Amino acid sequence: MNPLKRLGRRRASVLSLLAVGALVTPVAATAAPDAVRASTLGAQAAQSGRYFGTAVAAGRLGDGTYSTILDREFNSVTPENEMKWDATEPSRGSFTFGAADQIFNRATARGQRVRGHTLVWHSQLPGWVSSIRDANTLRGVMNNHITTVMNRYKGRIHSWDVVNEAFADGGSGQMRSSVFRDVLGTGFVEQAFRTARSADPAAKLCYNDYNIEDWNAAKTQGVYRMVRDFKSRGVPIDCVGLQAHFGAGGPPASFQTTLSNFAALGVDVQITELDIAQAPPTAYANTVRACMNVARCTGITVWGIRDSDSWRSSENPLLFDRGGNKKPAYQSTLTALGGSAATQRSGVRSDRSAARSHKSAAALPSRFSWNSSGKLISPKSDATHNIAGIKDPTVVQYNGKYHVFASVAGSSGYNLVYLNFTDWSQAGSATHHYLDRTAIGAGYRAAPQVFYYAPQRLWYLVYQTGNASYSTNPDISNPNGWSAPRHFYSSMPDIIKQNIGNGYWVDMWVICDSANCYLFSSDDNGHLYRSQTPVGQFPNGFTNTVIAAQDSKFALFEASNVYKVQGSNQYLLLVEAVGSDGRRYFRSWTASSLAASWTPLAASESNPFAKSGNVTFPAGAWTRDISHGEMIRAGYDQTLTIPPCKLQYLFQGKDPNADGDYNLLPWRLGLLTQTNSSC
Ligand code: 9MR
Repeated sequence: MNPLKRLGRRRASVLSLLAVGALVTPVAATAAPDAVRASTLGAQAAQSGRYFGTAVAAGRLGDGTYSTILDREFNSVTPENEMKWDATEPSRGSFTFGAADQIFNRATARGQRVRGHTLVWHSQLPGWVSSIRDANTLRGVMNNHITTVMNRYKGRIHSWDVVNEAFADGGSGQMRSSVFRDVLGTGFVEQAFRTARSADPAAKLCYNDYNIEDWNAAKTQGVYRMVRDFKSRGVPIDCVGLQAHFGAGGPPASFQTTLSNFAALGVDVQITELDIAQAPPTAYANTVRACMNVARCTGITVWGIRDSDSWRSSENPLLFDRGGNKKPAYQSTLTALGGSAATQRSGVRSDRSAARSHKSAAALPSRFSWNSSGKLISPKSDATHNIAGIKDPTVVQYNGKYHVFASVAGSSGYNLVYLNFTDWSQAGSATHHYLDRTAIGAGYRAAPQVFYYAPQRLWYLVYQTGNASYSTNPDISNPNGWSAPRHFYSSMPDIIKQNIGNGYWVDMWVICDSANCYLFSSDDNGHLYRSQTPVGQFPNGFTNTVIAAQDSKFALFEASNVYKVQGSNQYLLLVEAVGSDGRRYFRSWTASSLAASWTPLAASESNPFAKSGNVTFPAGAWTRDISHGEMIRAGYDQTLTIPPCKLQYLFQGKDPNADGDYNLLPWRLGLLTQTNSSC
C-alpha cells in the first residue's frame, strides 16, 4: 500500500461501476475441478490426506539430482541415520545435532514434514550404552536420550519411531535380546513411550519394525499383542510403523489385513521404509493400494530416492534409477495413490476408505468460509511513535515463534514494526520494535514481506519505499540485524510507467521456485506485474517485467500474495479488491507455475476468497474490511509454501464507522481460520 495516495480513496469507492459481472478477467473462467490427477507422489498422496516420504541422507543433499527429486516428489522426510543414537549422543550426555538439523531445517523450510527415526534401538547404539549393566543407570540414560532429542524438535516432528525393532525374528513372538530388554526387562518399551509422551505431547508415537507385514507371522502377532496391551492399559502409543522391506514378490497376501487389524486397535499405521527387490511395478502398486484401502494408513515412506542411494543398492529396489529417472514402479505407485483399481490384487477387500480415496478432493476448494478472531494486534505508541494504525502484516513461524512485521501509520507517515510471540493469545502483549531505529531507517517504508532465502542463509524483508526495496538479516529475531535498504530495480520498469495511470506502485512480493525468483507488484490501477531472475542471481537481475494479470482498477487493486500449495503443483494468487460496498476483500486464482496465467478459484464478490460475507465473527463484527495481510505458511523459505488445509490468514481490519484521513484510520490485525477445510 502507498500512504501518499490515500486521501479520498474511500470516497472514490462509490463504485456501482464495480458490478463484478462486468469485470474483464484476462484468464479462463473455469472453476477448479473436484478431482485432479497430480503429477508427483507427494501431491497425489496429499489428495487423500496422506503423505509420501523418503529417507534422506544428509551427505547427499548437495547432489542436485537428488535434491531436485526430493523437493519435487516428497512431502515427508525421515533422516536415514542422522537422528539415531550413535549420531545424536555418541558419548554420554554429549549431543550432536548437526546432520539431523541439516535435514530437519531443510525439510521444514520447504514445508515437508519430518518423521523422527529413531530413539531406542539396539543397533547403531554407541558402545557406552550397550555396556551399561545397571538398570537405574540405563533407565536414566534412555529417558535422558529420549527427552533431549525429542525436545530439540518439539512440536515439529509429526511422528517419532520411539522404539525400533524390539521383537525377535522367527517363531517366538517375543522381544529380542538387547541391552534394553536384558537390563530393564520388556517394560523398557512402555517406559520409552511414557517418557516420549511427556517430552513432546504433539508427536505421534510409533513402534516400528520389519517382518511384521504378514498377519500370520509370530513376530507380527507379538507386536500386535503388545500394542493391544498398551491400548488397553492407556500406555501412550499412536502408530505402528511397518517397514516393508520386501523381496521381489512384494507384500504378503495378508498385508492389508495386518494394516487393518492394527488400525482396529486404535492406532495409525504407516509404511515407513518401503523398498522392494527389483522394484516390480505390481509389487509397489499392491503395497500402496493396501495403504490406500485402510483409512488409518496415514502415509508411506520409501527408504531412499535412487537405487544408488539404497542400503540394498545391488537389488535396485527404489522408484528412481541411478540417473534419477523414474522407473516403471514410479508410475504404478503414482497410479495406485490416485485410487486406480488397475493393479489391485483380486481377493483384497476394499473398505469404505477405498471408496473415499477414489473421489479425492482438489488441493484447494473453490469456495471458502472463515471464522475471524477479534482484534489481536493493535498499535503501541511510544514517546517517539504516534501510531494510528498497524497494517499490511507479513508473518512466518520459525523456531517455535510467530514473527510478524507490519506497517505502522500515523500523522508522521509510514514505517515498519516487528514483534514476535509463541501463541496468538500472546500477540497483543508482544513488544513492538520500531524498525526506523535500525539501519532500515526513518522515512517511507511500508508493506513488508519476510522470508528466509535458503541459498544464502539470510532473511529478506521486502518493502516499498517508492521503489521495491529489501533489507537482509542473518537472525530474524534480532530487529537490529537488518541491513540498510537496497533496491531491486534501478527505477520503475517502463511497462509500469506505461500502465500505472494515476495509480501507485505498491506491495512488492517475492516467491521462488527451484529455478527462478519472481517479484510481483501492483499499481492500484488494475495491473499485477511480474519480474523474474534466476535463483542464483537473486536479489539482482529482475528484468523482463510483464503484466501477470489485469482487470478494472478496483477489481485488481493491490496487496497481492502468491504461494505454493504444499503437496500439489498448484500456486495460489490472492489480490485485494474494493467491493461494490467500498469494503476491501480478497479474490483468488490458481496456476500450475509461477509464470503461467491465473485461473479464477474464488474470485468474485459473490464467491470471494475472503470478504465480510464469508467470514463469521464469533467475538463480534469489528471490521467489514478484510484487507492486506498474509497466509500462515507451512514453511518459512523463499518457496512460500502454504498448507492445503485449515488455512489461516492474518489480515488488517478496522472499525466500520471509522472515517477521515486514510493515514489515520484505526487498522488492527486479526486472524481468519478456514472453516470449510476438507482435509
Ligand atoms: O538405511 C540405513 C543404512 O544406511 C544404515 O547403514 C543401517 C544401519 O543399521 O540402517 C539403515 O536403515 C535401517 C533403519 O534405520 C531401520 N530399519 C532397517 C533399515 C535398513 O537396514
